[in-house]
Amino acid sequence: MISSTTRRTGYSSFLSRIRGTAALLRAAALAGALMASSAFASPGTALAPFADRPEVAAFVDRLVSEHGFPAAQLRQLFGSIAPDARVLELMDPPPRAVRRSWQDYRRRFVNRARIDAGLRFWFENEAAIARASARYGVPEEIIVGIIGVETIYGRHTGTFPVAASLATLAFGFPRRAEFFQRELEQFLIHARETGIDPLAVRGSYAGAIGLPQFMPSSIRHYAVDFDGDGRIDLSGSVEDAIGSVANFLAEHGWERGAPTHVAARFNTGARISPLVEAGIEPRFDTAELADHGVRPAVDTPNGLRFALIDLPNADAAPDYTLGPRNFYVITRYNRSSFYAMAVIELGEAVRAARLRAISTAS
Ligand SMILES: [Ca+2]
Repeated sequence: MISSTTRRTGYSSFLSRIRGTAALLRAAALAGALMASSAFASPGTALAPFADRPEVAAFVDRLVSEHGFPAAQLRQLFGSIAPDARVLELMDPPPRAVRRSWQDYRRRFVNRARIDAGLRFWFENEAAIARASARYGVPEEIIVGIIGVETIYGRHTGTFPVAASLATLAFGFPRRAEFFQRELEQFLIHARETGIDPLAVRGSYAGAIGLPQFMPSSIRHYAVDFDGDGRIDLSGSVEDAIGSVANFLAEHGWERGAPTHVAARFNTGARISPLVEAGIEPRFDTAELADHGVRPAVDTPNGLRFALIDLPNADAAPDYTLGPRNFYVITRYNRSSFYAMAVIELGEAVRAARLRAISTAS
């Protein structure tokens, strides 16, 4: 790269070239130090055009050799999208002083507006919901709960161009670069398989797509064509979304007919901490719970194991629930006990509203 200002002649030109070279060397040394310290992204390079970046070129080469993409097509794609600073800001929000509260979280997701939207959604799609529940063994209200918590039944599926968001994170968010490079790769393969234009797909700032907000790798592994039109479309087909949510949970080990949660009862002096600290995988049978002074509030199937789930409420006392395998399976969708509990409670509330509506109508 030669700019017109470097094409001078004589001594002054020589000096300026020496100074320029020294400055370039210093900049290169600094860049080298930055690259060594944080893989590749300084704040500046995180937003540099994709087409100029060696890590993007390496990614393109890999997709060409491993998946047979035409190199020119990928270069054109990276030439037509730009890194998005908003995506990086949203991934790293400033820490909040507010302590986590399940009751606050619950109010955001289990409220009148969302229950009413869920009621409409269930009536409009009752055949598909019933068919998915029968085929995959997942209760109807859990399918309804998940799509409600994720997008309020398709109302908020995200407006970020997915290709640009995933590329921004794949090449500008070192902490999870590997994860997002894999998601970008899966996204491009999915677009090719289904014949969609990757530049036309919109989703969340993190690249989650459609009514159920699947990441691209989840689409390729767990999404199903549930309306039978021959392709998977989680944005345009409500039926595909419903079937895919149920299949995702089934593939992650959903136990047909088993409970999602059971209320816990505590004896005086119950030893709660060791149970909570054991984590959200269901490890304890009722005898082991009893040894700690904890028991299910209702009779449960023999052999069922539980985790004791704590749901903190800032300065107020926490809520607790016993989480069997199916509670854990919901956290594979989003690794948060708050999330799983909100899905369960929203689903239950919509189901109750539906039963009331049906009994009033008849
Ligand atoms: Ca379909």
